[in-house]
Amino acid sequence: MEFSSKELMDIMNNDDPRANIYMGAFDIYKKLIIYYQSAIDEVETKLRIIDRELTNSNIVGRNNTIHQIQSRVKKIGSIATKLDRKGYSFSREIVEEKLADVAGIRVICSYTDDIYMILDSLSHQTDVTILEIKDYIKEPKPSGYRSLHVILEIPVFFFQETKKVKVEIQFRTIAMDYWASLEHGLRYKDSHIDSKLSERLEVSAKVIAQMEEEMLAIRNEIEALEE
Ligand code: 0O2
Repeated sequence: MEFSSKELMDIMNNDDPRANIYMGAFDIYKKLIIYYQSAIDEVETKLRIIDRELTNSNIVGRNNTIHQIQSRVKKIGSIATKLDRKGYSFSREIVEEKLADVAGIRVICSYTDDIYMILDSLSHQTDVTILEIKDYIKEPKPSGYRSLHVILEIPVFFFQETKKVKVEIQFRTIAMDYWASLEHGLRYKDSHIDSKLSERLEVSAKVIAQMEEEMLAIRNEIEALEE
């Protein structure tokens, strides 16, 4: 990122109160990154363990149950924007209490039933508390968006403290991710797409969902033949 050296020099050298605000906010963010990145590491490990076991189960179509895992800690600017939108100020406590998607993991699976199977397994782990589930697979958004959003909380054991940390997991299939990634680039949160184009995006989502159902049906028939 590039910013004006002149402005930075003025802020830092002239007792500008913004200097303290910036430094204070970054100190808070540095601490938050440690919490949230550690929680991501914990949950990713859980997911990889489940995937490893399924991969070794010799069931047709299960050797690529989790196709890909992506993760990120929300950037400080996005945190500030979201808090501002909700009318909150920025502090460590407020971020922890009011935002559930600072730690975000996207799990891309092969088939829809893989998603519910993994969620079921996670929800039976004694240290995992499921706080919220938004099922945009059963009820897609008006845009056509399909995914399963889960907010969970896990304890993370640090050097001197144990903290319960929230993590948002977005579960999608490869097909759902294909649509969402392209649509995000084309339109998401951007209003200048007209209703005809929106309709075509929605129809595309439905076509992709049908194709996905057919692939699942084929896999189930192959599985039945193997038994
Ligand atoms: P990011 O993290 O950069 O992806 P809020 O979270 O408060 O903004 P809400 O309703 O609580 O809103 O959350 P929602 O809609 O359940 O989930 C928001 C996230 O889902 C978005 O994150 C997207 O990743 C994804 N999403 C939701 N709707 C759509 C959609 O129509 N198209 C696409 N492509 N993705 C969608 P953000 O906000 O983009 O931030």
